[in-house]
Amino acid sequence: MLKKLNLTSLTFNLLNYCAKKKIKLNGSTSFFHLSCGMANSKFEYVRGFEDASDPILLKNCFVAIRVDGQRFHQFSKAHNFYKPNDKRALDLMVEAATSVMKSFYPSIKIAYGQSDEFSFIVSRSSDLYNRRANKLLSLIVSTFTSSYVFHWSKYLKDVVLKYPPAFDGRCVMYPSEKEIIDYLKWRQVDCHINNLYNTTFYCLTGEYHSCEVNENNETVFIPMQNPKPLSNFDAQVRLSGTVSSNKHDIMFLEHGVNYNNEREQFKKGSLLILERGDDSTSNVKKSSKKKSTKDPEDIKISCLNIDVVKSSFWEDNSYLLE
Ligand SMILES: Nc1nc2c(ncn2[C@@H]2O[C@H](COP(=O)(O)OP(=O)(O)OP(=O)(O)O)[C@@H](O)[C@H]2O)c(=O)[nH]1
Ligand SMILES: [Mg+2]
Repeated sequence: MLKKLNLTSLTFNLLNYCAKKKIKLNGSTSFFHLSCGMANSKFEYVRGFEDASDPILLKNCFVAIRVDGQRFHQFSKAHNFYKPNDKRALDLMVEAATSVMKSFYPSIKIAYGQSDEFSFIVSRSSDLYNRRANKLLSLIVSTFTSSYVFHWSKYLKDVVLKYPPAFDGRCVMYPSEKEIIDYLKWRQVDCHINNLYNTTFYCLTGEYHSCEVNENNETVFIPMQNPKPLSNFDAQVRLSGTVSSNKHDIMFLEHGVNYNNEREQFKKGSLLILERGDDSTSNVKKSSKKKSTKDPEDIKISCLNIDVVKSSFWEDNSYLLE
């Protein structure tokens, strides 16, 4: 209200000044006058609808915000991502997620990503943006997306970005530690199932590439030799009804690929955590509604490719859920 009054009196003063100095007002000043007039207009009542459409996330609940690449099946094809896993693209996802964690420090202490998705867990004690769901979700999705594009050339050096990628987002509340841990376990089990299937599938179709990081820290992809590649349809038929051990056998006995030697990053996904001591539980409370002003360079985040299904990880790192 104070702002509007000041603005209105500012307009009034400006108009008075112009009249005294005999300055002729042109179209743009008229617009200024009109837009200031609108602040107290009869139309302003519609603002009341905004609050009713802006849900507040329940206090003391964990919030999982998951971003997911839109039609990445097509996007990965258009940009020739290697199959089944393109380490460059996965590393870019990690970079974009790190930007989100730094930007929202210290409200997000843990995030998990695989394939074209990343989940961010907002601390139960965070009061960032008054826990407004629209604000949090839209900012996380846009920070992630812009960072993905911003860092593209760092990871996919020789690949021209042909069109802007998009990510969708959803926001889900979980009432206790059990549910939020189960949520992350669910995403990791999903990673394991999909990766085992995809790796076997692409061995059968002959599209599998192994991945190595050379002494210059460059990622190198080596195509497999498969003299009798199957069509997608035939590979699908071959895999239907198979269990985990059958897939291991197909890969190892028929194609010489030992799944156990695949990178942990591919098998387990990427877990980002604020380092112990940098999680600043007290900061979460102090920073409350506003983002922290800590220099992003000083925020320490670790990327781990470990098993979160085992309860020992959660016992050893309980600070992440405080
Ligand atoms: N080649 C390759 N493709 C990848 C990689 N990571 C993700 N993808 C692709 O991204 C897709 C992600 O799956 P979804 O999110 O279910 O499918 P989507 O096409 O993004 O569809 P929507 O999310 O519903 O828009 C995978 O099916 C792959 O096609 C990668 O490292 N290499
Ligand atoms: Mg997707």
